[in-house]
Amino acid sequence: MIIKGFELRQVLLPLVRPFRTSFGTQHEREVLLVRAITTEGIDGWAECVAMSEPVYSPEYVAGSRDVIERFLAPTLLAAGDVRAEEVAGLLKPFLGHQMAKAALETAILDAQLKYEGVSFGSYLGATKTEIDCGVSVGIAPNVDALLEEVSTYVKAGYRRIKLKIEPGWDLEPVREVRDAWPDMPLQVDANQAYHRDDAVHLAQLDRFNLLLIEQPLNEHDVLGHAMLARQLSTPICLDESITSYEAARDAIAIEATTIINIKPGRVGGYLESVRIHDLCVENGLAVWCGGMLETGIGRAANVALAALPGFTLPGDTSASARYFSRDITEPFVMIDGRLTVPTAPGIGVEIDFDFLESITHEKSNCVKKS
Ligand code: OSB
Ligand code: MG
Repeated sequence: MIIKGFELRQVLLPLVRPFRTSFGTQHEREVLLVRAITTEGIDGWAECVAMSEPVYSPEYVAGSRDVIERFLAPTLLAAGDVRAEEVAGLLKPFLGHQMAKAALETAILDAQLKYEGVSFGSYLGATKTEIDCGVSVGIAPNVDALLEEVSTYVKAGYRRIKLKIEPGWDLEPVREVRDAWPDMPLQVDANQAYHRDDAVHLAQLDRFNLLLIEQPLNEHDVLGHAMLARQLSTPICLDESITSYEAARDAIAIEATTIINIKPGRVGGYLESVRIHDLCVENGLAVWCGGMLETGIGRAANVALAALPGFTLPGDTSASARYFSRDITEPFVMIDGRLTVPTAPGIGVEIDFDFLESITHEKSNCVKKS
């Protein structure tokens, strides 16, 4: 597949409600979209999951765009004939920037699979036609507002609730939600907000029968998670720390994590995600598909990934309506707590170009230097 160029777009979509975590409050989702333009006349699309600011990971929208324009796109364009399977190897000399790399690999994969008439799900090894959905609930202004928000999700049919926590917003909200829904699969996500010496405090969560606690400590404190795991009965699940297959392998080896949240952007793409999935299955760990408040473009590929057999826990793969009043693809609609895996070639969803154009605030092209 010859890549003629990449079109980069920054779009801005308002969120249906503010999303507050320990790293800040999002009112809207600024997204970098990548379009791979090929000589075969087929375009591939992908979403870079970096956020506007480097607060969840070191990557951020303007930085991802810069590294793509300056280093990554020129390297792929110079390579001529590129298959998605070769992208990671070609980009390996450039360190980090997994989200930017993932977006390029995914855009090329989308074009390639569209050309070959194969869906993402079939290509990745999906065994399910629909996936169970969970929902990630932000830090609320107070417990009443939280219960109100959770109840709308429970009524909508979500099969698992995840509560964002931080020091000062943990035991009480978790207790209240657990009391209101004693049988609901429930988990928490701290986004690195605690320290090693919070173990005794965090152990108080053990009584709430949680599926897991996600990333309580700093991204780089993998050993701290292993130490914490010995002091809690609630399983520890790493998110931010798992930036590659190697990071997953080592965290599993030292028992810092017994469940992994796989986010393709964070690990450099869907191919690396499948490798981590396979590693977890070999080691008997459950995985689930995380989310980054994706539009339909990123969501489509995530839903396909979540249909692999090792994804035995509901993911943060929620319906489009949980995020946006209008999506840039046909919306993902949840039926009976599940989303249907797209089966059309590539990511398998259509882009609403008029709407996309109306929300694009920056657009540029990377073309081959002759
Ligand atoms: O830590 O999982 C996280 C959103 C943005 C950045 C990080 C995280 C999240 C979520 C929401 O929890 C997941 C989603 O619904 O897309
Ligand atoms: Mg998380």
